[in-house]
Amino acid sequence: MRNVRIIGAPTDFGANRRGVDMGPSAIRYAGLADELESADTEPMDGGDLFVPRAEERDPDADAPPDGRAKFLGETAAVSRQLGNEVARALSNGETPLVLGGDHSVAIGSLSGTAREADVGAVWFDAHADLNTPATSPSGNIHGMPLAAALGIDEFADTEWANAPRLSPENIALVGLRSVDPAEQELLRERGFAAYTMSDIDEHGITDVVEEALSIATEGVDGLHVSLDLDWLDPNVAPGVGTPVRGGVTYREAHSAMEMVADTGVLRSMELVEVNPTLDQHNETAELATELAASAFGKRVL
Ligand code: HAR
Ligand code: MN
Ligand code: MN
Ligand code: MN
Repeated sequence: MRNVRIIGAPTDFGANRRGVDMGPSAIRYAGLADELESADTEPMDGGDLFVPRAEERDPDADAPPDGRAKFLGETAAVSRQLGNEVARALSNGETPLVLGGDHSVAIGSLSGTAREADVGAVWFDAHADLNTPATSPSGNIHGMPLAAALGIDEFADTEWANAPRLSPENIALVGLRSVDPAEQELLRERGFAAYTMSDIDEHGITDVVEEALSIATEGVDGLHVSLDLDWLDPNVAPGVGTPVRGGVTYREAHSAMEMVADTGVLRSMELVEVNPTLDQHNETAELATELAASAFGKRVL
């Protein structure tokens, strides 16, 4: 039986709207442990990382030389902590399930999961999260984690952000519908596997996810799944900070997560961007727990 190590990362340093820091509580309250048990896994909850309150901090205290990245120092501290927790869980034979927090937590998860193994990743998200401090339109680090993990441009010598054994050839982004100009350029130049909502319209969710998973798992030891809840349509996932219309449906999302389980090589996962202050009766947090169960192998029959 798979032991799933739940790690709460209640950070909102990377987002411009407060409230995602309550994500871990909301996801637990929605019944995460029961859902994971129903997927025949053994959930082990290690609680939350220590994360200072944004109100006590100056967002520009550690401003980068070029561009803007708010709360850079705080994000570095959370990422280091989380990277160590994820690596520790893996070395104990557990599967880390990180609960965000905004998507900047992916920096820590990726650095921890790609330390002792070659790892591929699928990024289920409306956004590409490939900005750098110089290209970011907002200065919000939740729009930058993939660039940070890959050491792109200004992130080249940011040692805390680096995911040493994550290879760019094994990254696939799925569900894109809000991509900034500099991100478009990067996606084209570097040839990442990227699937837009139009690709899903044209080829269907199963073909797209099958291709994304085969790219991400080709020749690596394990798969990291980054699930930003804004991947789904805001009609089914209203509790997110940066909703974008035209996302995947409830069934498409489950189908994709079931395909993740079928790979048999899921190594680590994160659920991010759940914002309970914008949610309706905790439904986005509930959805996150259900989708995690599907990814960990829950089946009806
Ligand atoms: N691309 C925009 C920026 O960088 C918006 C990022 C939106 N946030 C996320 N990421 N939830 O997936 O500011
Ligand atoms: Mn994201
Ligand atoms: Mn997003
Ligand atoms: Mn096509």
